[in-house]
Amino acid sequence: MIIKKAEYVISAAKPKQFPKIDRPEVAFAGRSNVGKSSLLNHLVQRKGLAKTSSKPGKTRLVNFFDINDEIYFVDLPGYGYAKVPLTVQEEWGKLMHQYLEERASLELMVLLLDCRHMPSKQDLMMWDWVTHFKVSHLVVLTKADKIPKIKFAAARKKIAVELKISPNYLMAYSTLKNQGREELWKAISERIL
Ligand SMILES: Nc1nc2c(ncn2[C@@H]2O[C@H](COP(=O)(O)OP(=O)(O)OP(=O)(O)O)[C@@H](O)[C@H]2O)c(=O)[nH]1
Ligand SMILES: [Mg+2]
Repeated sequence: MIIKKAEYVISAAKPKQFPKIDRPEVAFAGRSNVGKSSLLNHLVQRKGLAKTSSKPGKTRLVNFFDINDEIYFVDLPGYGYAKVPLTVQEEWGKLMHQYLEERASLELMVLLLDCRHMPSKQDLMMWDWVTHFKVSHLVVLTKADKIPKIKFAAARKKIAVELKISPNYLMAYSTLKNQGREELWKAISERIL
């Protein structure tokens, strides 16, 4: 995929602010700090396009990015950040739900899981949602550089069992080691372009 254009469009706090529906959309979801914004930047090779942080809770709104005037990439707020007051978590949750339920142009959901952790309750809820509503999806295990290859393979198997899918379905990604980009682009392109 040649990225001619990757531009920030809007950070929406409510559905009214979502851009008008005129192209397919790929959304990135996962718990806070799993690496959604970093992965989005790495995919389009634009450091700093989506704001990242070592502290969880950086992305709080639904952020739209225009990719080649062809697709929108949507960086969603992370879930499950315990340090955020419940009322604020509920607000993010509401916005996420509004996005997921109302967005007719959502064509692909990329679900990110940290390879070092088993899926959380909220990860499993998101997984149930995409499978139940038959939303086209991909699952990516992030931060693959953080554990040795053998441990990664074992973690991948365990996570696959939990999700009741084949381990082959889980893609490895590391923005640090430049791993997984081509494979993920290929999978995205097959589904939406
Ligand atoms: N080692 C390693 N660190 C990573 C990788 N990807 C992201 N990180 C780090 O993980 C932290 C969180 O990254 P973000 O991309 O901001 O995570 P996020 O999922 O967008 O977080 P929220 O916006 O809070 O939901 C940052 O310190 C990143 O540098 C990776 O592949 N390897
Ligand atoms: Mg983020």
